Amino acid sequence: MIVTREHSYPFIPYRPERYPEDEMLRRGRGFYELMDQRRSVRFFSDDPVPRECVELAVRAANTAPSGAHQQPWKFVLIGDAETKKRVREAAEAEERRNYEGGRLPPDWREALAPLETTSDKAYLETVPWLVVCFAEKYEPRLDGTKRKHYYVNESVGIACGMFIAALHTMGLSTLTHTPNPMAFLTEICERPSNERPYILFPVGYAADDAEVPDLTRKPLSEVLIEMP
Ligand code: IYR
Repeated sequence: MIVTREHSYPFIPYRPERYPEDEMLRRGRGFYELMDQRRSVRFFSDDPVPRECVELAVRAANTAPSGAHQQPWKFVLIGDAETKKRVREAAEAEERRNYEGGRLPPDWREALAPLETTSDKAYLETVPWLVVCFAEKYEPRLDGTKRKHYYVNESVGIACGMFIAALHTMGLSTLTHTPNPMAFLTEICERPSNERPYILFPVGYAADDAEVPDLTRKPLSEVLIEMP
């Protein structure tokens, strides 16, 4: 059944915890340091991960703010080996058109070169879970009309960020993978036409011998601009 939520909300008190300044800084620093250790991973272990961990990450994602509180996201969980194989084969076919078929424009190819990515996406089969996030462009009403969603990209992007942070908190790794075009995910995940594939997340433990590029992050002075 399709449920539409077009009503007004009662307002209730909200009193988030206020901490002394040293405690605020301690907590902020702790969170930053944790997030600073996160890396996108392309080499995964096939060790099983409890389904509940992934469920918790989706619960965290589902707390994200969204335009008009429309929560325009869906997270499809794939744990079945056969389905993972189908996803891998379809993703690699698209990526071969990108890399070997010359579909990636030269400047994009150049930007990716230092990461040494290729069309080989073996990790899509190695991981215990694939999570495909879909963005709901609109919600179909029972009368056949469409209830438009607002700020879909912003909302789903924030939810995915929270999903990634939640996985990292649990010691799990992922990759923000977008094997464009991603229409094959609509088909494999059997999603309706009001949903668009947004990000394909392989989820698991990093492999014991995983390597990541030795990147540095932009210094604060480059990303934080203070108005006089
Ligand atoms: N989707 C392609 C290309 C790619 C794009 C970005 I942005 C990356 O950070 C890495 C790869 C692929 O996954 O190979």
